[in-house]
Amino acid sequence: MKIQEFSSLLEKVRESNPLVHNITNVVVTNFTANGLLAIGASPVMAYAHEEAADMAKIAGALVLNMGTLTEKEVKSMLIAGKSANQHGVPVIFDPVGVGATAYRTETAKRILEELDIAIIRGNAAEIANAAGQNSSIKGVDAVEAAGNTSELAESAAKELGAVTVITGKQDIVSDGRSIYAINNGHPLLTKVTGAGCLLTSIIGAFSAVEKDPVKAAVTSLVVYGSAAEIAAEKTGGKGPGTFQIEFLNSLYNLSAADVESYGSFEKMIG
Ligand code: ATP
Ligand code: TZP
Ligand code: MG
Ligand code: MG
Repeated sequence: MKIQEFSSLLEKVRESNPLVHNITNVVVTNFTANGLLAIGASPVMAYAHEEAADMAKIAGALVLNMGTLTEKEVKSMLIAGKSANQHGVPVIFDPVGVGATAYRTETAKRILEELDIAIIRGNAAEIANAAGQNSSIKGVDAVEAAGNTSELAESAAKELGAVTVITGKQDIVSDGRSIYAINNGHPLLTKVTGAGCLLTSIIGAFSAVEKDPVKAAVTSLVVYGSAAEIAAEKTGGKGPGTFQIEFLNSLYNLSAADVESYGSFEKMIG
């Protein structure tokens, strides 16, 4: 994987404007739609049981996010997910807060068992809980940096049969064989609600234009983290409100030269 491939995939998203079908949470819906528009994708949120299958089959990717679960929404996710699986549309899963309550843990398990998930993305505690390893979590936020995240990503990918993305100060991607580490990002991302959720949807946008899920995920993390670093420079100490706006501007304006000069990743194994 070369950094130049990331900028050409970004160009591909902007040229092809892929439809990304999101079934997401009520906290982040608007931010997710604006972030997907800024990167060059076409967002749609469609939850009704009557249309979830039809929307998923025409999308470039389906993103399922458990942030504010209800039984009705879980049913929408399963209907949309089965349709996506039948039509070869990649399904990306954000198990928000899994491990915080029994309901979240049971629902994540159900989604992982009933659907073929291409990529799962969460903080270290969420990925550990999704993979059946207990890890403490405070609501939807990771409480502390977990131990060895590259080992966790590798074992979770094997256990879940999905490319696994663990985010935090350093991001890790593994398919159970290879492991990549991505060093882009900025701590201000943790002060904007939905920064993780939007990232999962942007992984959806890249998955719509790149069949290799590892490459789609690594590209998303480099692009997203580089945009955050540029936005933080423009924020100039003002704080999360200004950063949130600058971050959308950065996703929109990010150039190939920016990706090539800010992008920082390494292949650890594989
Ligand atoms: P959490 O629920 O723990 O807040 P999340 O779902 O919001 O997690 P994050 O792990 O915060 O997701 O990841 C979202 C983005 O923020 C990723 O691009 C990640 O690299 C970046 N990020 C998170 N923490 C840091 C940090 N301390 N320094 C730099 N970038 C970070
Ligand atoms: N509560 C339920 S979902 C949600 C909150 C605060 C948003 C979580 O967003 P992220 O991207 O995990 O920070
Ligand atoms: Mg967060
Ligand atoms: Mg999250």
